[in-house]
Formats: sequence, structure tokens, C-alpha cells
Amino acid sequence: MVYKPVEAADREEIRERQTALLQETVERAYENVPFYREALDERGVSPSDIDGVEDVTRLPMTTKEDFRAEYPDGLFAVDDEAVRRIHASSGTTGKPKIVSYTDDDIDVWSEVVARSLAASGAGASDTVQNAYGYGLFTGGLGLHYGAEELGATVIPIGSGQTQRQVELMIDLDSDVFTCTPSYALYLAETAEEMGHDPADLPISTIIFGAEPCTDPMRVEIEARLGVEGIDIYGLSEIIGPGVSCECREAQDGLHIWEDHFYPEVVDPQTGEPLEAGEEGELVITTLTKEALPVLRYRTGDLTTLEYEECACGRTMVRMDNVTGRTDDLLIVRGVNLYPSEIEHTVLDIDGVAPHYRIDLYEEENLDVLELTIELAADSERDPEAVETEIRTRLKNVLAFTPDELELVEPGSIGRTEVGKVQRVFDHR
Ligand code: DLL
Repeated sequence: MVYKPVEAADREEIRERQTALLQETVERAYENVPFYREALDERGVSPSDIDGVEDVTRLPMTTKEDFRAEYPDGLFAVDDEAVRRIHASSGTTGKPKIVSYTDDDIDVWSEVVARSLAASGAGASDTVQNAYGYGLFTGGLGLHYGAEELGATVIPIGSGQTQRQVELMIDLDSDVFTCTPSYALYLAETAEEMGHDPADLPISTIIFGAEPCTDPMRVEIEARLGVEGIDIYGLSEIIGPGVSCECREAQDGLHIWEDHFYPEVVDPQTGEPLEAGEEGELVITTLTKEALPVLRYRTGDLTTLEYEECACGRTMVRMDNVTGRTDDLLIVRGVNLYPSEIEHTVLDIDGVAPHYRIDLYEEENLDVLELTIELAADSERDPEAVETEIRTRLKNVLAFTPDELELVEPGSIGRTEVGKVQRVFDHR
């Protein structure tokens, strides 16, 4: 069931709405953000040149470096009094990206998260146990406000305290659990250690996001916990979680809430727009944000767009689930490799657990890649046979041979209880 009728509006209506909103956004950015005024002037584009949403391609792009250069509030378009909330997204290096919201921005955010929860099958009678971190990270408060907007009951437990998560979930009969995909697996392991069968836990839906989840990992989450896994996507620079979400009916791509976020996919090298269906970097323009309007933000996330109407009846464009980023491309002795490709290729092998790490070193000026994979706890397969199958698959599918491949005991790769999982360690 759609939360708002616009989710199933016809394309013509969506386009008209987007055009009007884009004109307002460009105007707001031009009038209030010196960074955008300069960038638009440089391109010789004025807000009145925007006749249709297709004109978005005439606008300048925004990058994460621009957020850093304009730290902390150079991209804000409103006065301090109008800013109701600040969040921040910390990268591994440098200053965090500071993002801001007006009252209306928080309302929009709550609504798009409510739409996402409704798309996942959740409703007002459900209890949502929210295990995303509260604080500067957008996951906790983003899901929290959205669940309240939907009319659901929220348990604001936040990240970590995994045994307590299990106990509370049972005692309060939670229906929906929201967390990162890696944490969903950790929850299953913890429940087992506590003597529960994870499939018997009361939750029937896990809404996972904030990090990539490949198909084999999703299959594992759904099977072990006996849940439907729903992928939710978003990023702080645009709003936080709730830019797009899968629907329970089809689970075939994530519906982008297009009346608030205008998506494009571009060639990551040249920045040139690609056709629907072609894989490239997702670029998003906010259409309603007041405090922080963002023009053509280069997300770094790789995906494709699908404009065909979905089986669920929603007409809003779908993006493919994101399993790679432009900046996690590994170049190992000249071979281009994404960690997600390795994951896709090996994680559904019988006897392999969905826990791995990739270590990169430099030895005598050569790149060396070490792949460590955990064996599945319940497998009776001979580890040597598993290893041979991994090597053969990597070679046949990716034409790649790791310098070292180590299979380790179940549970020996560190788990992430709070925040996002890290799987690649580049020591070069
Ligand atoms: O991770 C917002 C969020 C919170 C999304 C909770 C979903 C659930 P940031 O910390 O700014 O915001 O990180 C954004 O995380 O550019 C992607 O690379 C990655 N990401 C987010 N959702 C997904 C997803 C939040 N469903 C960055 N699949 C994004 C894959 C995701 N990657």
C-alpha cells in the first residue's frame, strides 16, 4: 500500500512537479549560497534558464570535496534561526560533512522514511526496534521520526547492546528491526549464543541499509532470521536514510522518492549522463530541501535506473541495490576489482560464512592481496574442498587469484557492533 498517492502518480505529473521544484531549488541556491551563485555564473546559467527538469544537466555538480571545502556551513541556504537540526557524516579522513535541516526539511525526511517503512510492509500497528546509531549519524533519528510519522511504536535502542536487543525484541514482540546488514547477521549469531533459534525471534522484517548488502548476504539474513529483508538507501548530504527503499511486493529495486530527490546516473569518469539501464554513478539533486539544497551531488554509489512501472503499482523510478562505490575500486597489479565482486563470487559457496576481509600490502613494489574468509559454523564440508572451490570460482569468474587465501574458524573475523562494517584494509 502506498503511503502517499504521489508514489503512483503518472510520469507526466511527476515531471511537472519536478520541473516546478527544480526551478525553486535553483533559485534558492543561487540567491542564498555563494558557492552555487559562483558555479552557476561560471557556467552562464541563470535560474530562469531552467524550463524543464531535463535542464538539470546544465547545472554544476557538487562533490564531497565541496562539502569539505565549505565546512562547516558554507552550503547552508538559511539563517541560523531557521536551522532546527544538524547532523554530520564522518569519512575516514578529514573533517566531517555537516548537514542541516529546517522544520520543513525534518517533516519531509519523516515522510520519506514513513513511505519507505510503508513500502516495506510496516504499518501503524507495528513495533519498530531501531538499532541504527542515534546522534550525529542520520540513521537513528531518521528512522525514528519516520516510524513515528507512520504511527508505529518505536523502540529507540540504538546500536550495540546486542544481548539486550534480543531480550527486548522477545519481551516487546518487535515486528520490524532496523540495522545495517552486517549487524543483522551479528544479531543472529548472538541470539544463537543465547540459546535461541534466530528464526523464532518475533521480527518479520529487517530494514537494512547504510552499507552494501550483496545477494548472498541477503539470502543468509533472510534464511537465518526468518525475515523479509528490505533494502533502504540514503546519504547524509541529501537527507539521510529514506532517499529510496524497496517495496515488499516486488523487492526488485529501490523506489526513489522522486518528488523530493531527482536522480541521474552518469559515467563516473567523464560525468556524462547515461541512459536508463546503464550502470554508473548515482547523482542526486534535492528538490525540496530548504536548509541545504544540493545540486547534482556525486554520491559515488554505483547503480542503474529502471523507469518501468513496478508490480507494486508505484511509478517512482527504481535504482538497483548499491553494492559498489566508485572509490572502493581496488587496483591490484593493474587489475581492477571491486570488493563486492569478490563477495558476489564466493559467498554463496557451500561452507563459506558471510564474513571476510581483504588486506592489501605492498611488497617489493608489488601489490599483494590477502583474502581471509570464515568457514560456516554448520558446514560439514572439508575445508580443502571449500578452498579449491573458492580459488576456481575467483579464477573463472573474475580471472583473479589472491596472493594468499586463508580460511579461518567460524567467529574469528571481528564483528562490528556499532557503525559501519569495514572489510577492506589497505596497508599500502
Ligand atoms: O548511511 C544513511 C542511512 C542510514 C542509510 C540508515 C540507510 C540506513 P551516510 O553515513 O552519509 O548515510 O552514508 C551514505 O552509505 O553513499 C552509500 O555508500 C552507503 N549506503 C547507504 N545506504 C546503503 C544501501 C547513511 N542501502 C553512504 N546499500 C552512501 C548500500 C548504502 N550502500
